[in-house]
Amino acid sequence: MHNNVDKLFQSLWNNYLEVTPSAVKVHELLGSTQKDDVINDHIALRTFNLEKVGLEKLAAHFIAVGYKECGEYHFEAKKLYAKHYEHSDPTKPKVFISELLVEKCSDTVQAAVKDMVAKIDEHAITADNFLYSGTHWQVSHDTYKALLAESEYAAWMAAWGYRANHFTVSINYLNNFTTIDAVNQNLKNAGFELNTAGGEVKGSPEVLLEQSSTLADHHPVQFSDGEFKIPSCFYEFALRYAKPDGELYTGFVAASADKIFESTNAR
Ligand code: OOG
Ligand code: NI
Repeated sequence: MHNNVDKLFQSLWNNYLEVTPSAVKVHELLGSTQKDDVINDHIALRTFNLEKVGLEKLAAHFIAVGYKECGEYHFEAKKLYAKHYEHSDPTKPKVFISELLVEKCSDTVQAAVKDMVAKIDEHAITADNFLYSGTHWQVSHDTYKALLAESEYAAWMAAWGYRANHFTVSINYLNNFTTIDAVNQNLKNAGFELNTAGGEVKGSPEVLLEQSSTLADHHPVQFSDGEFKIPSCFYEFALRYAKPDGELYTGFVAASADKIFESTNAR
């Protein structure tokens, strides 16, 4: 495991850029006065709730660099559970980790997931690079499509594995934009497609968090029966509001998160 928080995020970022080239353009558009120093509100990772790789196994990598567990979230329809983690330095990204509740899935999905997880070397899970190690297995495009029919999340994991699923620009720290609508308009003017599930803006000042996101880039994946271009990773935008005590809200909003997950759906 890493012992330096910045090195961990730099590695996650480099790995994310490999399959999300549009992220460079997002920084150019929004962060022009900050050079490459866009402050990220949070990142998100995905996994399966099997003992070997459950979300706590991913979280251990962040706990090791000073993160603390802060909140939990349930997504019944999508069969997901999540927790979020914060660092004592508020400019370090928060971390949102979700896991698929495998036992709630069909026998087909359960079997495919168990096959994938069985291929992971135990030592790989605590190695420095686990959170940006991608897949430890190779599925066929048919298996990918079968997973997709039941759980877009399971299919995404089968194709992309362990990596940051998105980074999130903190609108609070931007110099050129103060509203999420202005950010969204700028992105659309530049040709980005936004995730419109539940509306372009998820949340409101009343729930202390507004969020939007691009639709994932499309990137080639080498399946066992050929190469196919499928949705990879996306960029999110978050504007936080102050609680009655004057401090910015630092949690997530389950109803909004439920729609953000859909940013990796095919267009
Ligand atoms: C995570 C979706 C939830 C948020 O900010 O609410 C989320 C995912 O797509 O893996 O990131
Ligand atoms: Ni997010």
